[in-house]
Amino acid sequence: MGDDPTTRFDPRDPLLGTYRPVPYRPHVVPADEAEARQRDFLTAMQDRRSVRAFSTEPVDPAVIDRAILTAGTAPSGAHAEPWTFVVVTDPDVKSAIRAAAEEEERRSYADRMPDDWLTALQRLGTDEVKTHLTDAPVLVVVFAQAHFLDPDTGFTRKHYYVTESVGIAVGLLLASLRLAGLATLTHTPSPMRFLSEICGRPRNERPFVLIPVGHPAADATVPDLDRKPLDRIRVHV
Ligand code: IYR
Repeated sequence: MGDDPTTRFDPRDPLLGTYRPVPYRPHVVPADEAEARQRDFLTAMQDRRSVRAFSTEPVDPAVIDRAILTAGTAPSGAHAEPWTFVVVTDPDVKSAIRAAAEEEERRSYADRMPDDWLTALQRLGTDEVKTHLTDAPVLVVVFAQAHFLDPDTGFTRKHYYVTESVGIAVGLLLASLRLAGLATLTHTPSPMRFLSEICGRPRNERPFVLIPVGHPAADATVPDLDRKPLDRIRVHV
């Protein structure tokens, strides 16, 4: 360390490297296909709803893996890719997650959530019973890496824009799963530290969101909600 710039950088740092530009050659979208592709994607996304009633029908593990690969294409601060996706299918682990989540949620609904929060949730029909955590065939538990930690050397370095990066990745994950015809729920039991222990994650990772994935139950219902129209979410300057 000190004034010599060659010693300012730690060789153990995974983000250490020099700028090495390579040509950018994405697939070209013909202009006459662009609109149809966008409309198809919009239609698929308009069908995405937060689902709380799942069928126990299994899902193809390859579908989950492709969705995670897609999530991993998200932009991230300093390209640190600060995410881990834990795929839970073991019924005992799902039961443990459900028991711990319901324990926290029972206390939240009874004592911890202020009235204005409970008011905001009324039209969603939620409560502390979380059957989706054992019915859904897969739970994807997303962890955000607040910093890099090398378990062998103990070397750590900060990650940047972690919440933004992981949030974008989760959006891509949900979109990919919906394109595959699956339903999801972005569930954030609060507090959700218990997920670190159950999933055996290291201390540089914090639970970000718990996502049951599967087919909706045949009799699944969703709240009757609208989405804001374009002229309420877009402003021209
Ligand atoms: N975590 C609780 C409460 C909850 C909070 C929000 I913000 C929601 O959009 C939905 C539910 C639960 O999962 O029931």
